[in-house]
Amino acid sequence: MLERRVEAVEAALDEALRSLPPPAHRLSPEDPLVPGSGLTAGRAVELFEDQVRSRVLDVVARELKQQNLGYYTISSAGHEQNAVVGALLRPNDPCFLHYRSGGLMMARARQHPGCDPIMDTLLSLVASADDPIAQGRHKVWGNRALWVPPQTSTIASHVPKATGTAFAHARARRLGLPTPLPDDAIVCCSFGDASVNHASALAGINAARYSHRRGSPVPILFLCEDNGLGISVDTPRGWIRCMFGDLPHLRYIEADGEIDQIWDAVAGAVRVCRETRTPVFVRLPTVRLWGHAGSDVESGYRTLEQIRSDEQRDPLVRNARRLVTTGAGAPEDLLALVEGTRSRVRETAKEAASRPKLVTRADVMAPLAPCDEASARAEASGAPAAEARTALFGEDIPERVTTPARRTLAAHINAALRDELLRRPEMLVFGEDVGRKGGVYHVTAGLQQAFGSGRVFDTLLDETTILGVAQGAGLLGMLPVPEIQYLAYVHNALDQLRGEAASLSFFSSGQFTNPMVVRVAGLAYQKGFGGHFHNDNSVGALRDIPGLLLAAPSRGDDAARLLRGLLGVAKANGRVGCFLEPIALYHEKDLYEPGDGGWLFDYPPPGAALLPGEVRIYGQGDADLVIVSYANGLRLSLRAARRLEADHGVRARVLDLRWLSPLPFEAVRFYAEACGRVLIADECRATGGGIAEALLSDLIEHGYGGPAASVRAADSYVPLGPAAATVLLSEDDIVRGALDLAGGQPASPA
Ligand SMILES: Cc1ncc(C[n+]2csc(CCOP(=O)(O)OP(=O)(O)O)c2C)c(N)n1
Ligand SMILES: [Mg+2]
Repeated sequence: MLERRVEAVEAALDEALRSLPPPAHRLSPEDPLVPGSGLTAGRAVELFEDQVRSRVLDVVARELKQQNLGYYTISSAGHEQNAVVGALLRPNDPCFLHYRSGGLMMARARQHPGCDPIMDTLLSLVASADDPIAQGRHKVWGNRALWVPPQTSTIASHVPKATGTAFAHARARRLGLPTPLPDDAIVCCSFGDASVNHASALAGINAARYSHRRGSPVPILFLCEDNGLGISVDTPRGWIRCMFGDLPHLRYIEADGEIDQIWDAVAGAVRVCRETRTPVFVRLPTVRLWGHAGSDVESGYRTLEQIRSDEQRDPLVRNARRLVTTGAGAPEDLLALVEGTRSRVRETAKEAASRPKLVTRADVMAPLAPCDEASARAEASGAPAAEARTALFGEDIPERVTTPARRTLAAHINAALRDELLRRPEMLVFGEDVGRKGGVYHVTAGLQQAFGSGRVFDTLLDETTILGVAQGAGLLGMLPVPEIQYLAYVHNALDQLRGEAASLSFFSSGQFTNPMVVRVAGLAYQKGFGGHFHNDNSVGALRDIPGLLLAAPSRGDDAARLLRGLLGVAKANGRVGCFLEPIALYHEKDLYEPGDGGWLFDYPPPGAALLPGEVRIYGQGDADLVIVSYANGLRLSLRAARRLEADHGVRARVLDLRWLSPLPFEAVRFYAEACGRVLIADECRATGGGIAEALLSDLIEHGYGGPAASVRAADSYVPLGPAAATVLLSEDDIVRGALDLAGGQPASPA
C-alpha cells in the first residue's frame, strides 16, 4: 500500500507537469515571480530543483531500504517548502534541524559550491564511513562547512542549545570575544508541530523570550514545520498559532500560500530576526506524505481518503503549477529536471552503497572521548599573569595567604575559578543564584563583582536551559562552566548532557565540540539541611554517559587541581566534564577532632593540575589493606583508618579515586595487589553509582585473587534529619568492613 502511495505521488507530479499548458509568456530569471514579490523566477526554479532533490532522495531512501542497503526512511516529502528558509539564510547562520528539513538542507548546500548534498545524504542513508558528518554513526542532517551541527533523534532536544547558541553569540559580541560567526549571524531551529509541546522545546522558546525580556539579544528563528501530525496523533487545528501567535517577546509569522508568498513571509522573518536580534517564530504549514517513516503503516490510523487528500496538497505539484503559470519555467523543462534528478540520485546511490563502512570498534569510537594528554596538560597548567593576579587578589594571593592560613573546599573552588576566569577571557560561569548571591553555598561569591555580569551570571530557573546555554557557548568557542544547584536536579535535564552535549563529537566525527565543565553540588551528609533532593548520593546516571568525564574532590587543594584538569581537557580536547562537589565538605575544616583543622589545605598555585587517572594515596607501604574511596567517603575512610590502627592494630592505606568516570582501574589494581586486601568504601547507594561494582569486577577480571569487599549506602532515598544516617555509608561500616576483610575483631556495634 505504502509503495503504491509513493508511486501515486510521483505519478501525480509527472502527470501535472505533462498536462500543464505552456506558459503564455516567459519570465527572465531576474524578474519577480509575481509583481511585488522578492522571489525571482530564477530563484524559484532553483528552489524547485532543491525540493525535487529532497523528494527524490526520500524515494531512493526507501529503495535502498528495500534492497537492505539503507537504514533510514523518515522523509521530508511534503515538507519541501522549508527549502525557502535554506535559501534565505546564510551558510554561516547556524542551523539545528528537524529530520524533515531536507529541502532546507538542499537549498543551503547550494550556497556552498564545494557541497554535494545528494551524495552526502546518500552516504548518510547507507551509513558509510565517507558520510561527511557522522561517518555512518547516525542518519542526520549535518555539515561542518554549512554550520549544521548534527541532531539526535530525540525530538526537541536541540531547541535549548539552539537558543543557547543565539544567546552565546550575542554574549560574545557584548564581551568582545571572537566567534566563528559574523556579528549579524542568526540561528535557525526547526522542529515539528507535535515536538513543540515537548518540555525541551518549550524550555528553549521560553528561554529565548525570557532573555529578550531581560535585555539580552537572542537572534533565533524558530521554524515549526506543521504537518498536523505527530506520528499517529493529530495536532488540534490552530494549536500552533494559539500557543505562540500572540506572545510577548516572540514575533510570530505564518508562512503560508504560494511559494512566493512563503518566500516573502520568511524573508520578512529573517530580516526582523537579523536586524532586531529578537526571537521569531515561523509556522510553515506542510503536509506529511508517506507516513511517519517507511516502517509506519499509516493506513492503520488514517483512512485512504485522508491520505489521498494530503497527497492532493503536494507542495511540489503546487510549485510546478506556479512556475509554469507565472512563466518561470516550461512544463517540459521542469519534467526534464525531475527525471534528470531521479536518474542522477539513483546513479549516485549505487556509488554511495559501494563506499566503505566503519568496521572496527576503534574507528566507531575514535571521536567519542578524544584525549591528547600533552595538550590537555599544557592547557591545564597555565597560569594568569602575576600582575593580573595582584590586581585581582591584592594582598590575598591565595597560595600566600597566611590568615586564615588554609582554606576550605568552597574557598579553594572559588579561588581556582577566579584564577581561571582571569586567564581565560572566554570562560563563563553561570547558573541559578551564582551571580549576585554567589551560590547557595557561596562557592561563587564575589565572582560577579570581580568579572562582571557578562561573564558570571544568573540564569532562569531551568536546568535544561542552563545546559543548553553551555552547549551553545561551547559550540562558539567559549569555555562555559555552568552550575547545577543540586545533583538531584541534573536528572531534570539529563538528556541535555547524555543525549546532546556528550554525543556531539561522536555524531559529528569530532568536527563540532561543545567543551564545558558542569559544576554540580551533590552527595549526602549535609548536617541540618536535608532530605533526599539535597543529599542525592547516586552518580549512576552520569557514569553511564559515554565520554563524559566525572571528577569528585574530597579536599580543597585537590578541588582546585581537578577543576583545572577538567578545564584543560575541555579546552584542549573539546570534552564535556562534570565536577561533582561534595556539599557536606564545602565548609568542613576538621578531620579527626573538632577544631583540628585537618581538612584545611594550602592553595596549590596555578599550574598544578590533575588529569584523568591521577589518584592520591594516603599511608605507607606496609599495610594490611587498602581502602578505596572518594569525596565524603574518603574523609570517613581516613577516620576509619585511624581507628583501625589505634583500636585493632590493622594498618590501612586509603586511596582517593578522584575520578569517578572513567575510573582509575589500574591504580586500584596496583594498590590492591600491593596491600593484598581491598575494601571499596562507596558512599553512593548500593546499586546506584556502580563504582564498587565496577572496581570489584575489574579486579576479578584482571586476576586479582586476594580478599576484596565493599561497603555502600543503602538502596534508598535519603530521609530527613538524623534518620539519614540509617541509610548512608558510615565510618563504622568502613571499620567493620575492613575488620571482616582483615580477619580482625568487629568494631563496636553502630
Ligand atoms: C523525546 C522523544 N519522544 C518520542 C520520540 C518518538 N517520535 C519520533 S518523531 C515523533 C513525532 C514527532 O512529530 P512532529 O514533531 O509533529 O514531527 P513530524 O514527524 O510530524 O514532522 C515521535 C513521538 C522521540 N524521537 N523523541
Ligand atoms: Mg508533525
